[in-house]
Amino acid sequence: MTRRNTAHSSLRDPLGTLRRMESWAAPDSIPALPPIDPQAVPLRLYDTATKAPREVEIPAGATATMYVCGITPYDAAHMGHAATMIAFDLVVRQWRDRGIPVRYVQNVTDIDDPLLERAARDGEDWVVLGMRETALFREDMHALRVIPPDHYVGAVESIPAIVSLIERLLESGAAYRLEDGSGDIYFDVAAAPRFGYESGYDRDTMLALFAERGGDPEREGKRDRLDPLLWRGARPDEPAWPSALGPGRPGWHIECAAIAMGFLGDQIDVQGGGNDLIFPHHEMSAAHAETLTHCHPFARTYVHAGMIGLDGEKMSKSKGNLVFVSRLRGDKVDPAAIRLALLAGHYRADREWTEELLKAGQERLARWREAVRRPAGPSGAVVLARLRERLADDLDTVGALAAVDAWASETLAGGGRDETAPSLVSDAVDALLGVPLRVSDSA
Ligand code: 5CA
Ligand code: ZN
Repeated sequence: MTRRNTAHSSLRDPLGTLRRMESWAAPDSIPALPPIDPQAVPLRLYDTATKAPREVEIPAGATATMYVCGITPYDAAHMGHAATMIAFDLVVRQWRDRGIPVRYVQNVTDIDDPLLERAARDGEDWVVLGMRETALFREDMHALRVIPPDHYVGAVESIPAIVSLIERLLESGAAYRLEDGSGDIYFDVAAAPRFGYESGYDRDTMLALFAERGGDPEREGKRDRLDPLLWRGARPDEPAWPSALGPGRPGWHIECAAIAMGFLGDQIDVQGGGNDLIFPHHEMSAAHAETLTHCHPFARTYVHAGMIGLDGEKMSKSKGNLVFVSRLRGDKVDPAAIRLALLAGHYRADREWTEELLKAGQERLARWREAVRRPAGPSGAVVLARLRERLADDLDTVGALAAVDAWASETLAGGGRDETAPSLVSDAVDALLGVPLRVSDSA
């Protein structure tokens, strides 16, 4: 199929002059590496929709486009958020290494039920809560050297864009109003001919996950129990915005469809997030977008990061079993060690956060830093080639870390005569893994 990745000019800045959410500060510098032969190491990422690794092909001169589902800011960022953001940061770094221009968009769900529930529980203003946690998230991302998205976009500022998509869905018959006077508008999943292709789940699994993850299968008056909310009519004691649809607030999936389409166009290269978003979130976002554009697939590659757990349970704000990035920073843990701890597992694997994992990350960081201070070591070019090859293979950080480990061990044992190796390895680890090694004695 032909490539469609140009945003409609009218949608390129769908938010017009509205106040814009700010992204975070970029890492101070990202070293340039010797040129790569992109044909020799094509980037492959596992695609959830086709259940296979897929070559992420960006034609010469085109811009790679990626949308990653960001936080709902009602609590601080935990190791799971960090792991997911770092995984997609590696994708950005893969494209940068190939000299491919990148247009990366991430959202902030700054209005949704969990935010209102937490604010009510704590007797706090939901706007202030969202602003504070978003600010903390930005600091965490900067500390972790995550390259910022080009557009960091809030749901609230996107309401006009969301409303206009819902109007179009209503006009086409793909959306409908409940007749109970609530003002609620739903999407008709039957209007999306390929509904289900992204997750590949059967109906029972869909119904179970829909109920678990913010859906309302039991709501009376819907055409299909799986139909998701597009617009929630105003309720007493809930924030609402005036709109052509009536006063209310946006549903979750249409938020991400509107922001992704608005900034990236009808079709994107990578749709990313944790694997808790495979269904319903990314299925519904794709269904909304494809119903509007008739362009399939909405994302050429659907990439999902594994869940980080603690004590055998998914780390989640609602369960309260959290290790916060900010707390570790407060304890003076080097963010580079956090990064290495998370990169020690494959991004797609559900895995546990443990004290030992962090300790191993700290030890590895110290070893690597010591090795790059040596005057020479085994060939740096070999390490760079191996890093590129491993990362291009669905971000195999386990293999990438092993390559640097082997180089560091040999270097520390006095092996190798390549005097350019310490700086080349240091640059490669910084540019490709986001781990700075040449620091004036770190904490
Ligand atoms: N705002 C929505 C996405 S539009 C949301 O899911 N927010 S979140 O705060 O719950 O999660 C933010 C990002 O971190 C999402 O990509 C989510 O899939 C991912 N995430 C959440 N919990 C974990 C976890 N335990 N491990 C790994 N990633 C996680
Ligand atoms: Zn999302």
